[in-house]
Amino acid sequence: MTCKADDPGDLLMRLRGTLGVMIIAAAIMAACGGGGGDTESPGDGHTVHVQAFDRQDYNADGFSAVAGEITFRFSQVGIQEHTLTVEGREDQMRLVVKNGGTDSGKLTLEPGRYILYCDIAGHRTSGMVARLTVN
Ligand SMILES: [Cu+2]
Repeated sequence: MTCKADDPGDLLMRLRGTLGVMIIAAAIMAACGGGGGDTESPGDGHTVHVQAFDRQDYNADGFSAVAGEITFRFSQVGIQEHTLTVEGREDQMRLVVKNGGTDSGKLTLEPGRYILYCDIAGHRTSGMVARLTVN
């Protein structure tokens, strides 16, 4: 067994190592790309940051906040128009973004479980829906 860099066995080992890294990277990207089961927890609990993607998904499936006045900061990553509203509170807050824009609003919420969604036709069923847990 030689340790020369051009040894075919050594090259095969290095190729395997590279392939392994690529598979791990692909797995990480797949896990992050599907809008998985991740929950976004804002720092102080009074602000909820939501991003909308053109693949008709938000940046997380679940958000959390502290009861009281909650600020929603909504931003768009892409060009499609998307909205953010809270089920049952549609008349109190409906944020709209498009072309990389941002929008923000405030809602006062009691502790409980709420549903955030995009009310543009078909978007909610495509995946633009997320839980909001208020503690
Ligand atoms: Cu949408």
